[in-house]
Amino acid sequence: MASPFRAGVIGCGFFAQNHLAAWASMDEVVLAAVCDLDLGKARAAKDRYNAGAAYADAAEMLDRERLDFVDIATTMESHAELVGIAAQRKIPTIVQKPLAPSWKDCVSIVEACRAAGIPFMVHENTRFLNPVRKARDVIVSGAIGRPTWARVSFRTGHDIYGKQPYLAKVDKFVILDLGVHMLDVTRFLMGEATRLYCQTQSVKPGIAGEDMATIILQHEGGATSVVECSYASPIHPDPFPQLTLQVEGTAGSLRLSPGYRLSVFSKGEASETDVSPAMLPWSTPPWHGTQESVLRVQRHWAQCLREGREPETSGADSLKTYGLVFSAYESARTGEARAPIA
Ligand code: NAD
Ligand code: 89Y
Repeated sequence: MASPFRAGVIGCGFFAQNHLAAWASMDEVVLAAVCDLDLGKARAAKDRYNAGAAYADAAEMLDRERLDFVDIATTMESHAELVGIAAQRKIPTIVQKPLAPSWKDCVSIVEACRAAGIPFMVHENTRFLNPVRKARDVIVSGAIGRPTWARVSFRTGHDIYGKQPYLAKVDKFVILDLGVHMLDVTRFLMGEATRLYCQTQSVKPGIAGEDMATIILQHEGGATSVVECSYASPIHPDPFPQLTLQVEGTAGSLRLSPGYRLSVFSKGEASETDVSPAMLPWSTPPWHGTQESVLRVQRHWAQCLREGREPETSGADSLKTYGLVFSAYESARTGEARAPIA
């Protein structure tokens, strides 16, 4: 077996625990070092995941450690600076979503990595969810014919602000935080979009940004998708954190329902499969689906790095998703349909 990659993780907060647990479980990766501005969090992560060293300064970690890649698991405001520090040192980089708070920053991050010639990927885990992969397999198999219409939906009243208090304070919230996953999944299942229209709503009191968004997309080839994101939906039973899907095609349809049931109607026959995510040793329901997808996206990154392949959500690919994100905000602001920013 080839020697394992030496990884450094920047950011040891709430969600990084899933990255760290997944890296620590992988034979092909060694957690060489971890870093957080809060050295207490970095030290706790070092001890918990058996990492080699703990730092409070990212540049110092990258200068002192011999790393094969760095994983940036901080919130988006720090990404441009941290990716810049890695790119200057030509260290391959995977960075958590959302990539950056503006289109300009997204482009400059991707450009910095391209100019440095380093492999780069956005940690966009939702397309790696077991049910999403299974839905895509059905589409690719041709079982439902040519896709003509889709609904990609994530609606919940779950108190997301308890674990992620920063989400209540950002002026662009649900499209950039959750819509980014939904729009990426929509591209993954339905192909590229040529036009969109978006309406946002701010429903829950005390939340700075929009907490509901409804986006209609027109795709190359004429299909239509409806993307729905909401953290202000008091529904029962609440399937958080599960997305639901409906895709119709010229020869059938599929539906992913709460409870991880994937039903397929094809050539006059109906079938239903359980596409539940696996429970991992570190799974903490209701996050287990997300946690499994984190392991899958990290395996994908390591495999692409090993094989010198472009990852699915490379910089160039991710700009297509973020082009939709920022044009959705423009559409909501102006009340007009928009082409994706490119
Ligand atoms: P958090 O606030 O709990 O943790 C962020 C950590 O980064 C903090 O400990 C902070 O000290 C550290 N940090 C910030 N700047 C730094 C720097 N320059 N150098 C070193 N450390 C630095 O945030 P979180 O809840 O873990 O969220 C992180 C990201 O994960 C968010 O952008 C969020 O959108 C994303 N997230 C993704 C998913 C998913 O399914 N993909 C789910 C939840 C959260
Ligand atoms: O940050 C978000 C994500 O990526 O998945 C769900 C979430 O935690 C809140 O929208």
